[in-house]
Amino acid sequence: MSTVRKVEVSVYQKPKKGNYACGDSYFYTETDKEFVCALADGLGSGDFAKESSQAVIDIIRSNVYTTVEQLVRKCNEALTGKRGVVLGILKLNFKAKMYSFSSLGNIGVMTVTKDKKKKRNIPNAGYLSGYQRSFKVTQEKLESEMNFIMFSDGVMDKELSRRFFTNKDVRSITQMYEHTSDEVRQDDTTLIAMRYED
Ligand SMILES: [Mn+2]
Repeated sequence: MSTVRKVEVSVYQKPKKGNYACGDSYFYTETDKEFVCALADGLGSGDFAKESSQAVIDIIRSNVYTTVEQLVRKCNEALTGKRGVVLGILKLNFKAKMYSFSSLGNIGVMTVTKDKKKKRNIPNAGYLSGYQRSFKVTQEKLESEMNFIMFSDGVMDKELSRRFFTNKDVRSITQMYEHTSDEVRQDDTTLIAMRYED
């Protein structure tokens, strides 16, 4: 059985200046029914930051069929005794034609619709660190030919106003981002460009 992908993905990632390892971790996968993408940024930098962001990503990887809300809860539980993380999770449900996401702390989600309208979403304040906290999950209608941009806080506001985020080719989005943004990063930087076409 051959599978035709509905979502194209391209990722730009670069560590903070002077660091070899990036504290941001991400994961994405597509099944018959849905697409999942997650991006986590461990607080602070170095190995402990990476340990936390990777722990969260591992949970999402092994629970891809779980709802966004349950995923955030599971991730939060796994962080007891570890460094906190900021986290964004996006799910596209192909059958229901809906997408849902939640972001805690400085993980941004920007959507671009077919008519090239860009919308930046405001994340929930704070971060995950094992303590119970409230957060909202946004759910909206999934339209064909939509772009989703998910990014960590190494991406600067001024870098998000560019027109190329409306491009149909996700590889060109990350390439143009790389060419037009500062080469020296003040923080770990991850920008994930996704395009859904039905
Ligand atoms: Mn960061």
